[in-house]
Amino acid sequence: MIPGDSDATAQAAPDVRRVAVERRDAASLPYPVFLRDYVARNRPVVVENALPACPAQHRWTPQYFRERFGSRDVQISPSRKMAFATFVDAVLASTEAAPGPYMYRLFIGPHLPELLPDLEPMNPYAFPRRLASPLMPQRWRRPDGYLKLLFGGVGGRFPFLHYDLENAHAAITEIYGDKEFILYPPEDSACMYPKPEMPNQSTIPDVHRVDLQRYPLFARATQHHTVLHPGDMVFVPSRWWHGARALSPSISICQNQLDGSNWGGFVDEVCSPRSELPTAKRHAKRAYLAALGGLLAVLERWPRRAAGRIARLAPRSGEEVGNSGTWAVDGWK
Ligand SMILES: O=C(O)CCC(=O)C(=O)O
Repeated sequence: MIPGDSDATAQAAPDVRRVAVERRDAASLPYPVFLRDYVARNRPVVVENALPACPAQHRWTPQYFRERFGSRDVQISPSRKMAFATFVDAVLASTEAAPGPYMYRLFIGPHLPELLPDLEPMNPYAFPRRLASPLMPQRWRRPDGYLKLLFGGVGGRFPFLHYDLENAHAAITEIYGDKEFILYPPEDSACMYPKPEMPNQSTIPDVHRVDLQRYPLFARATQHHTVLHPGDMVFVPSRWWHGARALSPSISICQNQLDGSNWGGFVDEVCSPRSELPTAKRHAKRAYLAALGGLLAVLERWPRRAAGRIARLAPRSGEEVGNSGTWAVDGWK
């Protein structure tokens, strides 16, 4: 058993190098300290009791989704849609031996906006920061942080080990049930056998049963492990590989975050030669985003007294802008 990780499911296979993700209680983790000790240092953490009292805590069960949205066709994965009732039945029938589907592609703002009031007030640690700035170009302006629903039954799992695109941080907040969550640090990237065409995705088919003959470097990686319970949020820093597996019917939400800590990597990625833009346009875009990053950094440090408008241009916390989860999200799917 790992120190600090009390779940029976935390037994690692003998050949897995494993450490427990640090846990902090929201009551003793002020938001500025979270930003300083974890976000700025690109270190994962589980914040316990991160979710403030909101209707989702009491309402969100598999039955709630079945009754409220049963006949609605919903996106489960990029290539798979089904009626919500059929999906919920498959989640409830899911077992370790025969895992059911795992929903990881349903963006709440554009597709199930009726759910947004259930999430108010939002988890303050998941605030998307620069993604909520009105100065962000339209393409990346996501005041809700690409708020997404994650839903699966026993044994259901996110289908591949990956890190998030555009150098984003992520915050995954468990609302119902329990889920095992694993991370690997960026320095273990070679041990993840990235896909050549999609270097943020691992080619390892099942990270819970790795064939070490075929993927020998994987044995050198250090797994950071935790089990999420209702109210827990795991902060996944940029470029950290991660995956999840439901231990019971599990419902959570995911949001991305961008700020000064991961801006440089964001600019590098969206302006990389892989982006297919002509060279001159790529350089112009890089210069624009670098200047925007500098401007946002100044505005974020601006004294907050009597600076309501400036605070909204470069919001540092949800308090400065209201509930970002309920803001309109135009023109994206
Ligand atoms: O299922 C999970 O909790 C992982 C979600 C995730 O990593 C993602 O949506 O990018």
